[in-house]
Amino acid sequence: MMSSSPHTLLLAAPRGFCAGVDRAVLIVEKALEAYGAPVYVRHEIVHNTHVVNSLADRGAVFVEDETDAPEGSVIVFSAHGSPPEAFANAAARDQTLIDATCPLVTKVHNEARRYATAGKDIVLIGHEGHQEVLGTMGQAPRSISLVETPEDVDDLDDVDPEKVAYLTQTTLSMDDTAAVVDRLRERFPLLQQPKKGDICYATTNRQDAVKTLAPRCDLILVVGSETSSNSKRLVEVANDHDTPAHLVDDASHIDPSWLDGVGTVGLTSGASAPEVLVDEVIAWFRERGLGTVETVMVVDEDVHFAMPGNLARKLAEVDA
Ligand code: 0CJ
Ligand code: F3S
Repeated sequence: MMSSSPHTLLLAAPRGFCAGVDRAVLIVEKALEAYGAPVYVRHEIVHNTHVVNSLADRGAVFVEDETDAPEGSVIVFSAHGSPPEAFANAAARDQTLIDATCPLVTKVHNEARRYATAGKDIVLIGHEGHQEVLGTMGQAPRSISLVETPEDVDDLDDVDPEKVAYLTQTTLSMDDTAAVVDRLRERFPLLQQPKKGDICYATTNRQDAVKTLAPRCDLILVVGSETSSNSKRLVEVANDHDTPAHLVDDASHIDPSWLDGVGTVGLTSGASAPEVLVDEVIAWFRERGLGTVETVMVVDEDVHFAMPGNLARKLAEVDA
């Protein structure tokens, strides 16, 4: 039996590229322009298959470690942040390093070093093995313990209740993190926290938009890659609000059987997913007889980050 087509598509706003991703992708594009190919990139510049493939087609070479890139090469460090050893290795290898770490991740790195210098024991809330967590833990490895769940808090040892502070990954679920922080406070009433939380504005806004959309939708689709933490969190937020949801890399990943009995579909995208992929999903639905497309705007974003100084100077030189 043919699956039916939804009559309405609700587009979450904001969705897609955040300021840190916009900047990171532009950094690789501009580095290719200024230095020529190959430009090496430490780790996926952002966790999106389409972004990585399209930059690779233009001459970017992705490596997991700076030591996998030749001495003297040009290397961009990914948006997720890198540990200090990676910067030291790049310098020792005489590499031209362009740092695409999101400034909001750098802020967390600075907090980690400040707390460690002040003698605090730091609890980092984050996902084990995630690139951002590796970079943040690297700032103060002897002072940081990682937790993911409230249960992990119960297992913490080596933490002095008199001088404990917490930090988080920038792309976590706001609600799950609040539950971990509650448990931390129960166990450590003197817990110190960063003035503003570490979950970034883009993560917060994309999750809020899904929460607004969920009650109006029979199904939510999130455009993003499996490796993208913030994109996966959007699927979970929809599920937590009783709306089935799927992560799709692009329109070709939509399974028509998901649409059986679905009248209204919500559509959003992770912070690393290009808008062109969202456009393709909308076109996919239109080809199947979709009626209305409505944007549901929860907040207007106006955040921009400047290019790193060394790349800006190189671009000015090339233009002169
Ligand atoms: O870690 C970041 C600074 C976020 C970068 C943008 O998203 P993405 O998908 O590359 O990374 P996450 O896996 O952290 O969401
Ligand atoms: Fe930065 Fe948040 Fe994007 S930390 S890279 S603005 S998801």
